[in-house]
Amino acid sequence: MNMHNKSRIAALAPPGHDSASLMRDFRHYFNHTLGRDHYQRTPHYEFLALAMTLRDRLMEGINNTRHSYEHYESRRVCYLSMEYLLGRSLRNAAMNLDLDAELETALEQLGLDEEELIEQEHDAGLGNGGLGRLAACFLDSCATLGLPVIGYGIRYQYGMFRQKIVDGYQVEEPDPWLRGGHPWEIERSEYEQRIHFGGRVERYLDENGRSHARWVDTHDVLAVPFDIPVPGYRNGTVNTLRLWSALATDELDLDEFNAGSYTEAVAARTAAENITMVLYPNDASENGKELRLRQQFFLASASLKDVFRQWVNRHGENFDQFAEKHCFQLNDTHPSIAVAELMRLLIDVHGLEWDDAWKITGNCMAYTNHTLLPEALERWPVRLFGQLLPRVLEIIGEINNRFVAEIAARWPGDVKRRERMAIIEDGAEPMVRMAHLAIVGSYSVNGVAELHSRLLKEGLFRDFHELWPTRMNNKTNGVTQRRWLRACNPGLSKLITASIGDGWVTDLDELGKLAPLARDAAFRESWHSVKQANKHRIIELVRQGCGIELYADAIFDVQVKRMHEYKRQLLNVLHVIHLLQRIHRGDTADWTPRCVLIGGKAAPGYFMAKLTIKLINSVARVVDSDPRTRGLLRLVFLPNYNVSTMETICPGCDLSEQISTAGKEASGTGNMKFMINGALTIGTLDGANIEIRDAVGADNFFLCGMTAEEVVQMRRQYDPKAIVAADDDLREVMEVLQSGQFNQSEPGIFDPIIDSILSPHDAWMTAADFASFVAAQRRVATSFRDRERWTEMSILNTAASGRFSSDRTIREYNRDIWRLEPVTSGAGADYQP
Ligand code: 26W
Repeated sequence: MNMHNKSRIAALAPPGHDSASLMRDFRHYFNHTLGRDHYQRTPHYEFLALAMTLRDRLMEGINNTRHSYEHYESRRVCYLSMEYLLGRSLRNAAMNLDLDAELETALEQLGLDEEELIEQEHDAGLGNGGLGRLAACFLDSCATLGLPVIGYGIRYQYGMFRQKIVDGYQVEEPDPWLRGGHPWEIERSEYEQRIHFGGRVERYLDENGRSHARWVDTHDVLAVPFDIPVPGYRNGTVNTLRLWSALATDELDLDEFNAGSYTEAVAARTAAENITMVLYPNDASENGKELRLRQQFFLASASLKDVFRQWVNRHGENFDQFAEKHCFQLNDTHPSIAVAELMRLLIDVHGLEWDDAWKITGNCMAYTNHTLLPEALERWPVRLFGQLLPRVLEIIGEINNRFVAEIAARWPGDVKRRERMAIIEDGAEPMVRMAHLAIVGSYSVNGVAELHSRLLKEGLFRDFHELWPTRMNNKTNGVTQRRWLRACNPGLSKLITASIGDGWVTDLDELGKLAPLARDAAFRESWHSVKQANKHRIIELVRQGCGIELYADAIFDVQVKRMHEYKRQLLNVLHVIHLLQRIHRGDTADWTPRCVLIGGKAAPGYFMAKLTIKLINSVARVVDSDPRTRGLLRLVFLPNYNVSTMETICPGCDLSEQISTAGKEASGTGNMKFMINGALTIGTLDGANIEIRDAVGADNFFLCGMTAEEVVQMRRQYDPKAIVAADDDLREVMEVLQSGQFNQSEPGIFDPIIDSILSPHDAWMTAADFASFVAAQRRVATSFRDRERWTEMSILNTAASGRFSSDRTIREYNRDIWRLEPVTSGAGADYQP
């Protein structure tokens, strides 16, 4: 390290953690930095001043933590992800810094309402759904475990779109989340990197006569990092999330389109800066846009160059220890171009031989797969790749040649296998298969739930599993209980802590101690009243968001997640229509009042998902305007479902809907958030549902639907029309749908949905699971009427949820893949700067 130029700027005393210091800093930021005065109430600026006050405390930690990692020369993990769904940070920062009590005092004395300020913060929605939120939970767990993990991502100017509902249809609006200022980030221009695109490859001989490649005539874009602090829970560690923003270089392209035109050349800078303009709102279906490939390379190249900058600073051009000191965890294939870019940097820029570079690459890349859906597997046209990244494509070509030769040697004459496994898929339009690149270039490949990992080994990645039987492994997902219980459900947190202590906050298995209390009537009563209070928060949310009145005594039956056919929101609506039928025919003896809440965003180009939103809204309107349903049934579509709404929804949920077609949902993580908060699950044997059911016991879980094996079996001769004909309930439901009762002013709009249910090619097999789902819902309704038994089951669910902490998941990643030493930072650390 460059220590000789020690700056003469003295270190300040660390900022105080008492309420007086907090108040002083708050006033300073509000009045001096932000220039606001106390004559007008400006909650937005009050929020900013508070965030800046906390940021100072985070900066202290981020620097201490970085110094500790450098001092110990720690091995470290770079988590590469195109998505981080962080949500809000204020409450989390205050909690993890152990400032919540002092802050409460300070805000009270300042006459400020904490909840109101918290509401001012815009969600950081830099992700689509499960994969992005998982990345955010992982960062929290890594910091809490003191692991040297840095997150790398993209600083999109526009995050996930805002969803409006107009006439029952989804309408997308941009999400300019940075407007009004983003107080948690620090720009670090000193670490900017140059990223190459386009150009061509040139060969040259060095002084020893060795041939090398040079990528020339490139169009460069600058990558500027912005650091977001990631505090661990009260342990002094503050890790870094480094997000890259695109910036045009100062060289103007005067020769090409803009010859002689200075102003147009300046205006053309926007093309470069567009790279990080917007998050692609697709989950689960790749649309092959060039800009997306640019984003992926931009992330991979900038992050690797950032790592090389630090490495060369310390070790010069010696890469012997590089793989020992680094692991790059690829969050799905989106950043997997890093495999080829790492090779390029080692060979072209740092002069290593192919074999040495390949050994390093294969020893530091690790890949996580998040989906089995074939339409979500990324493939890029070789042609596009060649235009955009000619040198990177050459390297992929060489990796492919060597890999195919290895297959040919191992299975001589097995041409089919060679074709199946190749990284470059032949055909009229040859394609780069990113998953194959990721597998071939990594020492670990993992799925995200036991079933999912097994299906990967037996199906999608079977050939690779045969070739490298130890490479594939499972890491069942988890969620952070700090955000998903402690912060979002203060009522339940207090009750739990009062009963078993607060060890669960960093060791979720401690919740097991609640199990005996499930038999304690007084405890059940307290548990029930917390749930009721949380349901009132949902009632308020729904009142404000959709103007519908829910019933606190009804069962809150919730399905919130991305809109997708495989997740089968449709099956849920069919059940609601069935309940409506029962009400109409007077079949309401022993009725359990039910409020069904559905929320989620559809990819803007996903017709069926958007039509399902329309159907939910149409059925909701019919239910709401029918006086016979009063007090018995409500259906609402919650607009703009995001991290912050989940923080209000999961504490008040009674029944968690996890009803994907078996074999399709890799894991699910919403299922875990609901379980931790004491909801019961109605679900298929899919993803992590299986492990949830194993943990809580079959008696405390409502199982429905076919198994993954049965789905495969039935697909061979699937006959939904016969199923409908044989099932009175389903037939009636289909008849009302066909009657146009829900779309009287828009005849025929739901025909595509009706057709899909009745099609023998319906991949999601909604009709096949209808009867089983309705039967399971009957058992739910009956159980809910026995309040004591239901509450007992609710407690047992929370008690059994310990395994679904992302702390457990990260410990497993660390044990099997990362092998990092935890580092203590800040107060109590051995090392003091
Ligand atoms: C290329 C377009 C695209 C974008 C995102 C394809 C696929 C994705 C993600 C893989 C979708 C996703 O979020 N998958 C979810 O990952 C969660 C975390 O592992 C799992 O819990 C969910 O089951 C899985 O659907």
